[in-house]
Amino acid sequence: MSVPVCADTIRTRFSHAMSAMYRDEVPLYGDLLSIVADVNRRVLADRPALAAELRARGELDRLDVERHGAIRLGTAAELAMMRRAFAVMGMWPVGYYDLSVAGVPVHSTAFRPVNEAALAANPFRIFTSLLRIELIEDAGLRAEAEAILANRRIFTDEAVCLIERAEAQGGLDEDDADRFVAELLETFRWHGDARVGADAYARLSAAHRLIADIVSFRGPHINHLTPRTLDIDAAQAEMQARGIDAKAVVEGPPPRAVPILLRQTSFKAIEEDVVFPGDQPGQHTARFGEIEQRGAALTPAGRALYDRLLEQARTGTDGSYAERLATAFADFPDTEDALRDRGLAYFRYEPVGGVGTVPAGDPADWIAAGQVRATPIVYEDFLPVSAAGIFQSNLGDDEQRSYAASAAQAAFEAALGASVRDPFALYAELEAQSIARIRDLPGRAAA
Ligand code: OOG
Ligand code: NI
Repeated sequence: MSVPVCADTIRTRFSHAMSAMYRDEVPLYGDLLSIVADVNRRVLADRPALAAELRARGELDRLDVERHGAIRLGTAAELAMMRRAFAVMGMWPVGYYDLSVAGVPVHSTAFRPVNEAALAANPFRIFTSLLRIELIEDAGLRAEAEAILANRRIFTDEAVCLIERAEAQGGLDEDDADRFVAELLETFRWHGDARVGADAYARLSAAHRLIADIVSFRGPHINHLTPRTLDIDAAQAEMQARGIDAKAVVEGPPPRAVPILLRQTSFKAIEEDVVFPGDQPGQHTARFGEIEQRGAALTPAGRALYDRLLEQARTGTDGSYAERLATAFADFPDTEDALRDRGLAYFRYEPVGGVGTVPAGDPADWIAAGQVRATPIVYEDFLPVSAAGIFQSNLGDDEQRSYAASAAQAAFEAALGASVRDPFALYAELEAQSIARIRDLPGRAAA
């Protein structure tokens, strides 16, 4: 092999290619990109302190390219090959999400970069779901879905060959990297010609619309691609002003001085023409647009508090949901100092004014002495309640199923052929590395 291309570079090429393809396929996604770019420009112009802060954290550069997408797979073999494909681009499975609790017959992980340099280069993530075929109650229909999926090939031969080559050689050279991106893109492309007859589609749809979406087509078409905004309330208002059919509520925490985790909203799925065998025309709705605002990654204690307050707002009955959310979250500290002192969020520690002598003691002492500053670490993952809300808003209001809650992480990992990484451990490691870098400063030995 001539010089291998860095995995971060392949990921960036792939995310650009996906974005261009999705813009062609779903033009409303292009409108979202322009709304988000306008809002971000305005926020940065109005809040120079925030702009400086983001620049210092190296977050400004990644903002314009930052996207996440989502796909839904049908079989264990598809998931295992997808893991190998993402590995070529430096994307690893992080976290386990059980969506059955929310009446959606899938479980999921997020493929994303994990180390600091890779995240800074391009944090592209794909939320990847696997159908839980055992949740199809009707045995006849379940067998039919299994048979349909059994002979589907979602990867081109060339893509599989390049994945194997990357594994064998430990990377791909320029030409192969470009061919890999082009070949893998085929897996994510929309195919309007269904593999099943209109009657089978109707039966699958009646079991769950998501099942029809996963089983009926040639591949796991990308179903949305999400840019990151610095002000989701402004972006949501702009979506409504432009007459885009946006979801009623923003998922996640309420607006705050220090953003935490993830806030998301979406526009409803579009109706697309499909063709069933025998040239029979039909319609399918699955693909949509979404925007998100990201904030601080929370520690297990912070996450437990978040989950409790969100539950309080969701189950309460007084006032509107937005009012209940605001009331409940009054109990969630909203300054960086309080979040750090109470151990609710993860922070990155950096010496102030370049490399110098840092006092002895622990990080709290360093900050008190004004020689180190701490900034929140960005949340790179997803939220199950929010994901469920996004899934549901795109299934239509009549689609409310219930499945016995049954997390099945071991079965998911067996299908994946690997275990998923623990998101909390990854954030804790980023924080610990930043502390270790300060402890290792040359001046410290004398301190
Ligand atoms: C995935 C929905 C989850 C998010 O941002 O929470 C998701 C799907 O609809 O396939 O993308
Ligand atoms: Ni999403």
